[in-house]
Amino acid sequence: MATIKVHGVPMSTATMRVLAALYEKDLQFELIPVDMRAGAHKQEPYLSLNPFGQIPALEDGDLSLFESRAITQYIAEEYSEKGEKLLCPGCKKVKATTNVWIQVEGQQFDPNASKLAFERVFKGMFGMTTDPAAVQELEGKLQKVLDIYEARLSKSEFLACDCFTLADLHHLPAIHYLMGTDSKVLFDSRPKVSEWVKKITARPAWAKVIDLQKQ
Ligand code: GSH
Repeated sequence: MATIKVHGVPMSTATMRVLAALYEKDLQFELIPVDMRAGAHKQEPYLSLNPFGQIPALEDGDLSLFESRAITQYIAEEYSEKGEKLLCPGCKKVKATTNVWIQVEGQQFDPNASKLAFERVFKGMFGMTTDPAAVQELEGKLQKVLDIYEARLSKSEFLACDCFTLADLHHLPAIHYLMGTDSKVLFDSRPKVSEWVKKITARPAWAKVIDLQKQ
């Protein structure tokens, strides 16, 4: 079996999403760093992997993919027999519900959570100044999303069903960064959301993603 190659950097939320799926599946892979400071993601040969010039990209044999959520879906399906299931092996209705919550993360949670992480974490790293008005607006929007999560998580242990799935995993990178900021209270103040955050961030595969950031 050819080694899976991930092009990205361990600090990138989208790369972290893919790394989490690979570790959950217990797959061997090679992480190929992309020198973003030098603009390597906006030039060939990287643009042949992702013409949008964003990380990550994945190569598995002669297959080349980009878009982190499409990559995790591929990993979960292609390596269904390995490691954690990541897609609940239930009926079509469970599969459809999993897809609903995968979409919710991408369409409702991430646009607010990622922008908030950018304001609160990444702007500081890049020598930029956090905009308090943007933080307030994004926190307001995120609270409304998390109220819906609180209701959902009182019906099932995880978002899609009682199993940990990609729908949960996709949230990990933004949650990781926000839990190190004052926005943590948005998660902590909702008992079911707080319990869910504790469970998903305590997964051994996620600890490996965080360890990669320390290397
Ligand atoms: N929807 C894409 C995915 O999920 O893979 C987003 C990828 C993305 O935004 N990657 C960021 C990036 O490459 C790093 S986390 N930023 C540089 C840029 O957009 O120029």
